[in-house]
Amino acid sequence: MGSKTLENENQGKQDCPSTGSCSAGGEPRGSHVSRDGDGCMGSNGATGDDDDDDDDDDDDDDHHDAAASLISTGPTSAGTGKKKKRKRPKKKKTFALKQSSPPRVPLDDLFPSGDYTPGELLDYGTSETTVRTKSSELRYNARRNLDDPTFLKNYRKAAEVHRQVRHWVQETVKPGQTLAEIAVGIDDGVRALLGNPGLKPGQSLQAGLGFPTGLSLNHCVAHYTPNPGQKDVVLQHQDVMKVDFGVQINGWIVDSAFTMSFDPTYDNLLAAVKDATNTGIRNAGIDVRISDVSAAIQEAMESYEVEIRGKVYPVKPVRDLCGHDIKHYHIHGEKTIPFIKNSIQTKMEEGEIFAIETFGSTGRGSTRDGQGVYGYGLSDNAPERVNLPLSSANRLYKTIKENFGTLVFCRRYLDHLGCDRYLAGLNCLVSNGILQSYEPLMDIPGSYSAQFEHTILLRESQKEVVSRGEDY
Ligand SMILES: [Co+2]
Repeated sequence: MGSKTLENENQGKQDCPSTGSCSAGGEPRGSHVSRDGDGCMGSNGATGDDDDDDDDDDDDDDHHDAAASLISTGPTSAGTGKKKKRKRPKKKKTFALKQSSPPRVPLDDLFPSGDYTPGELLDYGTSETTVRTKSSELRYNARRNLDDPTFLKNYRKAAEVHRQVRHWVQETVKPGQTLAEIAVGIDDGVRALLGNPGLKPGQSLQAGLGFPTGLSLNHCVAHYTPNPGQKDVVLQHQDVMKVDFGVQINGWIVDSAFTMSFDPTYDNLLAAVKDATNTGIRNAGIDVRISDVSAAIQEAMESYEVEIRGKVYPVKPVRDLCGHDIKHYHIHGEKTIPFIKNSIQTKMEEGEIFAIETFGSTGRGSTRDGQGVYGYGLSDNAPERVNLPLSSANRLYKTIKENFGTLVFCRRYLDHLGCDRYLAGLNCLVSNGILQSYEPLMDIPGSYSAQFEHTILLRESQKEVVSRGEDY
């Protein structure tokens, strides 16, 4: 989820993405999210340094058949001891239950041992580790959190949920589908893999969606989610779609996003933004100045241009959106990482968690609020309970506190809880400044934008790109 800079908060409205005038011509091909593996979603996760890929029996062709993909090949020789040893004994792997499509197998069943694959582990550059400005006590406290085994296990589990659900999106989402069905598919997938339907009071605070699942098309740069009862938006062949969703366990959020398109026209736009995000990740580190990360991001992004229907466009970093740190139950902490040069001397610190994301656009490279609402979140000074003249608002507030706390949520999530006729209550809470509403963020009509995002943990000895996969 993107973070807004403070300036440009209140600007004029522009149009939201509509069903559009585009025709769905041509053969839908796979998304252009580049994949360099077979997208195996077996027990080994999507990345890492595991050395037993050789026993991977993933064919990829049964992924689309929910019935066929739940194949358990049973325990290997590690289990009972009755089986004859093979010539080459398998290590580690004790099961081969596969994820279904749509994804519905809880990760607790796929990973009974709870050993989730670490994300990409990157060493800090020497220049970054020479001076540690934090006091040793603060460093110790930060380290305790990020190197706590339960904390790490849960963060990696949330990341694995993200990888498996997005794999399903990349494999199955095609033009002609509505954004509502895609969003519900992602939401339901996340809940199923976490093994938590999030229906009982307080359940979705334990584990669930990190923020409203974003499906932003074309000149809608960020923060669009389909609301219940709204006119269907149908994905078109020439659409560029940013898929941005979060998975949280115990309030620790994996915030990761990618862009998909079905038309190779936009490949360079996607490549520019992917490169910019990876450049940000490479440059991030303990005691690194945010201004240095921003400058590197801008340089990478601006080295690309994209030709769309005969016209060449520079890829512009979107200047009013930022990467951000992540705090407990707070998707946006206090630090922001712009995508253009700045003089922010603030440093990244040991023990911090960052969502490194970038947005690039062929338009103006800045956004205005669009029509409609993306989501809602408690204002900073929100009270414990409210006593407004509208009793439905008071009830709704209790539901929000109980189920979302300080997490950003959307109307779809209220529907999921079985709430109805909540709009008056929502509007009342917003107009009283208790809830904040977030609008879709639009560049100029006719422009295209892309986003890539990863969550990184600045651990003591290494940075862990926890959401890294074979796809991006
Ligand atoms: Co984000």
